[in-house]
Amino acid sequence: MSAVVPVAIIMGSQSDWPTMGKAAEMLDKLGVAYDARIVSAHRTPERMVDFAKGAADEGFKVVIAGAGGAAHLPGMVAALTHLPVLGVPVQSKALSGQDSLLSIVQMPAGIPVGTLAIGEAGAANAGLLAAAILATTDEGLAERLKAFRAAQTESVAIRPS
Ligand code: RP5
Repeated sequence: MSAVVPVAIIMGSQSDWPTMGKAAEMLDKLGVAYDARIVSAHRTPERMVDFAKGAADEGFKVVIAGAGGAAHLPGMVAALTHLPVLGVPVQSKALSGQDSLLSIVQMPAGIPVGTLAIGEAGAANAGLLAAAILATTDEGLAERLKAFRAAQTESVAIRPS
């Protein structure tokens, strides 16, 4: 039997990986398994449809989808699966990710995409949010998440040095 991989991290391009890797790093820290794949709404549309339609059967519980520019990927995937989809607007060259943000966040009612901040902060928070969703049914993960938060609090100095 293969190990359970609860999180899929998908992205529109290899060029998104430096950003989306921050989601992966966060999941690594929290001991959450993931599978990272390149799935482009524009360049590999059939791969996208196959992924989204099969994601629940593959055993994924949460999908993190990052894309930049005219960023259709998170919304299209959300339209094809009932799994929660967390959208990460990748910072684009032309418009600094404002295009990515608006095209991911402005979903019409009926198909939600939980949209995070532009860029690396959004990707890291997508990892944390995916972990928080999974932690609702995983006590061990909830404890690791609480420990991460406590360590983060502890690391903040009272005064600047
Ligand atoms: C989008 O186009 C990708 O998500 C990426 O952010 C952007 C640019 O892709 P590349 O031209 O770098 O492959 O589909």
